[in-house]
Amino acid sequence: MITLLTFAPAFGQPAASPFCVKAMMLLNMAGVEWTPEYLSDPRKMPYSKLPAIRVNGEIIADSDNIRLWLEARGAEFNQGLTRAEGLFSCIDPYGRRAPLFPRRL
Ligand SMILES: N[C@@H](CCC(=O)N[C@@H](CS)C(=O)NCC(=O)O)C(=O)O
Repeated sequence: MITLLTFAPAFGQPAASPFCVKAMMLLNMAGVEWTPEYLSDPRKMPYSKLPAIRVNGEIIADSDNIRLWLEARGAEFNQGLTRAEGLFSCIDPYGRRAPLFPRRL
């Protein structure tokens, strides 16, 4: 089971942070089982930010790293895109496909 470390729902959204919502969208699109764990203080996280996932005790922090982790396990987020579109795609914080700006890793 994947645990998503995230800020709690707020403002009518599933998390106060758009990056946490993005991670939720990635997990849903990947079709994996996950459960949220709500944190209010991210200072113990690797980058002092949320989201992160915890899998078998390992922490993967940053929504882009979560995407890469899911892709390494078979998730395909570029379905329906041409190869060229896929090279320039990412999922924006609202779960939509968006032009790729330089990834922050
Ligand atoms: N590059 C990170 C950005 C994550 C980020 O900026 N998270 C903010 C909330 S939107 C955060 O945790 N800030 C620290 C804080 O609120 O104390 C990602 O894509 O996951």
